[in-house]
Amino acid sequence: YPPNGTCESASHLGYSVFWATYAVFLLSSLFFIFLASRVEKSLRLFHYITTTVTLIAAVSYYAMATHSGSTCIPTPHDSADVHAYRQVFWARYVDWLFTTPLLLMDLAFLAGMGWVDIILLTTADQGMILLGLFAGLKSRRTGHGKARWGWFVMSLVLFLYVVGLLTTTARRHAKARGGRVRKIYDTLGFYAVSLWCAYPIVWALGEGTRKIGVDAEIIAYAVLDVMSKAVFGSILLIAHMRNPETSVPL
Ligand code: RET
Repeated sequence: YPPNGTCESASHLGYSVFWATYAVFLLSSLFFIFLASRVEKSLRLFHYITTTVTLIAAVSYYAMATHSGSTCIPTPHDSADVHAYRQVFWARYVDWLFTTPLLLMDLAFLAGMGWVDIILLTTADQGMILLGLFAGLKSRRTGHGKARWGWFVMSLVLFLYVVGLLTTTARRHAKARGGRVRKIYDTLGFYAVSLWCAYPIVWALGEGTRKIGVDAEIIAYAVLDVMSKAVFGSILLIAHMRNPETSVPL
């Protein structure tokens, strides 16, 4: 492990944000379980998916709050920069590896997409996250330091493919389901895609170029994670409760 003080790490503020976000995900999971208890079992597909997402996020934030799930990666520092390493929270990528396909399944089932397209969508998405993890873990010193941008670009290509499927194929299916489904899909899809676009930007500013500090990165991801999991899930489940025609036969 790097010598004391040489790894640019989260401060007390960052760890408090982890705890607060952990609490938000626990409470939103309880809220979703409550919503599930009010409908019959055959109508709970979106509740199951969405509650799993917030529970996984709670576990990931618990890990990060208790100083697990991170490692220090060498940086290209100079004499003016005491930080020869930067803390990278790989626990996020484990969370995203499981939760982003589930969030996409929420949208795909809502739209009524076919299973082949759903497999393409979720597999491309998991590839995107895995390549992002490789980018984050790549040492920035000694040879091939720039290789992490190769991983970043490959991840970005898969991200564009995912966005492409959501805005063309999935949208066409949602339109075919008609009425309220089309409207709810357009609202939720636009909301999700806008938030997802911010992740590679935060990555580039944080782990990518170190323009923002570790605490700022923690706060940015916490806001994005709450918006794209807890708030997204609440909008979906409440819309679903009010519009029975959005349900999917199990
Ligand atoms: C990375 C870095 C490499 C390039 C790209 C990325 C995209 C990440 C995304 C994450 C979405 C996360 C969500 C979490 C749930 O709350 C891996 C940051 C393209 C889109 C929605």
